Amino acid sequence: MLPSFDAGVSVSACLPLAAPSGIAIALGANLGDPEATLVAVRPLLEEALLAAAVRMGPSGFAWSPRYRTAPVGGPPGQPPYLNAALLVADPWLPLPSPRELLGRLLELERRFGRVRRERWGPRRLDLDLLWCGQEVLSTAELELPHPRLLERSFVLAPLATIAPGLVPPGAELGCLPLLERLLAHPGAEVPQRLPPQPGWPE
Ligand code: PH2
Ligand code: MG
Ligand code: MG
Repeated sequence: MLPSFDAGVSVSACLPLAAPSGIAIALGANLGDPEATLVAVRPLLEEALLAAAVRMGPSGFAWSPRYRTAPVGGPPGQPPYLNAALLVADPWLPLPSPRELLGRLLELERRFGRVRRERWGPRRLDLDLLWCGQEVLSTAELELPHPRLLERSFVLAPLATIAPGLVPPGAELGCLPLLERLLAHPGAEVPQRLPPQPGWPE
């Protein structure tokens, strides 16, 4: 039996949307108190985007529900992750510089006590810029769109819940069909959606 993921809509019902002009950020944490961290960082991340001159249209910030996910890569024996995503679906142009945004994300990671040790090691807070409009970048500090975005169910599951038909830059399918394709692989683990809580109403 295929693992099932309930995004609340069917793949056939989700029309592909044009390549996004917005901004998407993935959140992850698996050290300390991930629930408290995500609740605490949420308003700060909105502030950081506004400070980076992200101006939004009427739909504003779209927050995903939180997902409990099995760690991918890194040392064995890590605690599970809490993952979520933020989409700024219709920011007004021009978009801010991705490097400025990255600087603000790294600053927030530091404020929450992130210490960088080994690659893909456990962390208190990870904030990844997934895309910033149609920007394509490949530098040591930042690659856009995020190079592993399409391979990771812990990124696609939150996105698929808020924007099932949205086609990420560089992809040919919407977030929900991309996720379903990943979950069809043998042994794939289905991200577990957490119920809403105060501070995280989705
Ligand atoms: N982040 C990683 C590596 N592995 N696994 C899960 N489940 N969630 C993550 O956010 C994650 C990961 C590197 O950033
Ligand atoms: Mg990451
Ligand atoms: Mg990161």
